[in-house]
Amino acid sequence: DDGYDHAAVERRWQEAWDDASVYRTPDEVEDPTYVLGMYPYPSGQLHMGHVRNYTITDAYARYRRLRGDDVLHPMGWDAFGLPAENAAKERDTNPRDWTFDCIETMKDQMASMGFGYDWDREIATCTPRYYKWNQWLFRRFLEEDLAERRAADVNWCPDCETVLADEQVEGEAELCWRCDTPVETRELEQWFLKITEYADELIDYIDGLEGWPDSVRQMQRNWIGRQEGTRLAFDVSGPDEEYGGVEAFTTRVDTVFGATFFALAPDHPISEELIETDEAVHEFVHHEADPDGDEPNGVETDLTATHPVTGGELPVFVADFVLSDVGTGALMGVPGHDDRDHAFASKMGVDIEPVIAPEPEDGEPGAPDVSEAAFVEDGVLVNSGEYSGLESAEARERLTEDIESAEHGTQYRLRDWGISRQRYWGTPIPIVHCPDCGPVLVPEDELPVELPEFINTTGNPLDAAEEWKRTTCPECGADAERETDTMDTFVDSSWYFLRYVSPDLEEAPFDRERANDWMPVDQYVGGIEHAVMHLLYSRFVTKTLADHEGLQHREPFTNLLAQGMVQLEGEKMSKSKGNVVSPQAIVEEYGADTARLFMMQAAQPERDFDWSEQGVASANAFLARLKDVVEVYADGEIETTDERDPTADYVEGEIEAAVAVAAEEYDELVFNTAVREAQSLVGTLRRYREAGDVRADTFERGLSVSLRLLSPVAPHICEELWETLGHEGFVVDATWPEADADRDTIEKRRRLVENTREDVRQIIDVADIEDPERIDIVVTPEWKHEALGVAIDSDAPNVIGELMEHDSIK
Ligand code: ANZ
Ligand code: ZN
Repeated sequence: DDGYDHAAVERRWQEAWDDASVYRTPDEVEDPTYVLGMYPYPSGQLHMGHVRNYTITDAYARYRRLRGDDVLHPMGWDAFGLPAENAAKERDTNPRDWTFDCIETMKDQMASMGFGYDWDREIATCTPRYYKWNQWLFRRFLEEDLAERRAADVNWCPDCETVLADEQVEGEAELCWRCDTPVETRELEQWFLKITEYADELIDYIDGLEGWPDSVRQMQRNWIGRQEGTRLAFDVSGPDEEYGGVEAFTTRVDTVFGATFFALAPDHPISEELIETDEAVHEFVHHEADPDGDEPNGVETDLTATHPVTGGELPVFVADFVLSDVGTGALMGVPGHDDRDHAFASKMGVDIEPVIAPEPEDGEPGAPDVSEAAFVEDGVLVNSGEYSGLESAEARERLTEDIESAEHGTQYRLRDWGISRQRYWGTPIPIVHCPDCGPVLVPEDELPVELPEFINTTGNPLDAAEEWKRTTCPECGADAERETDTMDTFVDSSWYFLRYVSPDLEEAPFDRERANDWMPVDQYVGGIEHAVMHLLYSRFVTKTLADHEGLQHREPFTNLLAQGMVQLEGEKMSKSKGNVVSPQAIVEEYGADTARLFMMQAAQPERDFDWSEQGVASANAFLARLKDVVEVYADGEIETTDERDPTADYVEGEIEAAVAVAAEEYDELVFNTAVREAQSLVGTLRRYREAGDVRADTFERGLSVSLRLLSPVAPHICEELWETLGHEGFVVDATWPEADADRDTIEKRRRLVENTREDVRQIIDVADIEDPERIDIVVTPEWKHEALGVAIDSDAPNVIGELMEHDSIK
């Protein structure tokens, strides 16, 4: 049974909040707190993941408001992207209409959840007034030499007909993140943003992101993948040609005496020359190389490489396990100490020499047997001339110094960010291709370059937009064509948090002063699937804006919460599994407050949890009880007194404890514990009422505290009951009650109460309170109120009677 008319209550307060504009962001900010949920893709339906995400941010924003902060809590739409284009093609409409229909529906759904956004700051990235600033940003990147155009192999999804970023290619099988089609390689002229120039800062600053989950920090470190090592050159020559010193990168220069071959990537410049002249290399590169295969493959060339220390001659291979975009695209092969090199050398019949020995317990180090497997650890050098006997770490330093061509080198896994997409529904890249001047930037005063009307064709609709494409060169006036690629939508989301601070500004993407007021985002909340791309790009763009646009902050998000999944019977809810619970249905049946309360009490926000009908029903029943306890009191239906007695003291202790504990838990976004505290306070108040007369001040404070503690999570019903209690103004505008004790004191007191409870329970059970002597043992003057409270809780009137008679209480 659904204890109250939630629909009426919720509608009433949503309208009242709206009419009073309670969620408008203050203009003057003293204690700014910026609370942000990752903006959704407007797919048309709010799902449970969204509801959880936005309930977390909403509850936290409301809590910060109660604490007196000036809160910025905006919402917007990540509105460009492929699904809209596909949907438009299927339904013979256009992506714009489809997107705005979806936005309208989802906005209504958000309103029905009672999320308190400042809708005056709404943004949709697909509007020219937003994407104009993506284009502006692109201009700035190019002006600062942080963007460039180059031919590059791209990941191409044949099904989506689009280029994918590395991060959008998933798993060993290299499947498209959207449609699971195996990804192919193509070479295209692409625009890149030079995120690699910030690689060091991006990795170094991770240490300072203490408000981020360790897992996300580690994922970012791994993604950037910094490796310290040595660059050194091997002289390479062939029967008819000298190539001079060819650089290799190694993290293990201590193994250099064990180098028995040299290997080049299939698209290393030397390999590309050999393809023309060497039949075998041609055959290998074009038909055999399989960089994704399990085994390393290669072909021997007629070149030799000179060992930089021993002067020995090494065979040179072209090999597919050498990657062109790692290090220098060439490596020294040390099969004795590297697994891949070992596999390759075994297959190709190349020598395998041990040059590192395990640290000996005592005596001389003995060379390990590397015939079957490489010894990959650090150790002591052997068979290494004057370096024999040195430890690996020291040998690396000495050799980097001594070898003439060697120098310290750093290499990264991170690549520049390719942003070109052959798609319609995105930000047009503001470039004109002139036959004489080449690619020319569209001048700032001609921005935005707006998208033309959608044309339903296969391939990129912008290629088919003949009239739109035709333009003149901004530099020389010649006939020219617009760039038809649009930007990766991760560009849109790499700075949207800045647009919210001044969404209507016409002169710039963001107001510098306002941004410096509000930024960084104090609490960011979203899905773990954004742990790498979105967060890394946002960090990068923030740093560039700090360097070139006067932003005072170099990191965008101080605290990050990656929320867990809402599951059903242990499985992720998904359409394909048919186990989706619709938030709308829950709101209709039980109300938004119930849905919110259930979600927040079910688990800590980072954890996955199972959706449970029972849990929902019990959250609903709790709200009905809350309503009852407030209304019965407000209607004057319970006997009150002004007298202070031990029970009132006990209840007051519980009120203060609830405030202090809930505050600490809300501070840390541990909503389940905060809510539990408030719920148990409501339970105490109900039992207090049932045990006899209540002290009016105590009871009223208890109710008003409970409502404030619960209002971040169940705002509508708390607003209604706040009014019932006779308060002026909204509970969302109320002030958080001050606790009279800190958490330590409270914990101590609670432990005492817990012990007393146990003891009193035993008295009740065992002695059945016939023997007042036993009470002497447990009820010291210090504990008397607790004991009494417990007796009340336990509904043991004879114990209460005995206690009231007891010396220590009288
Ligand atoms: C010699 C060596 C000896 C290496 C040894 C390792 C162990 P990891 O292995 O992840 O630490 N490397 C260099 N350039 C490469 C390229 N373009 N493609 C593929 N591999 C390349 O990465 C560092 C090692 O990767 C480098 O150190 C190099 O092999 C290899 F006992 O050099 B090493
Ligand atoms: Zn021109």
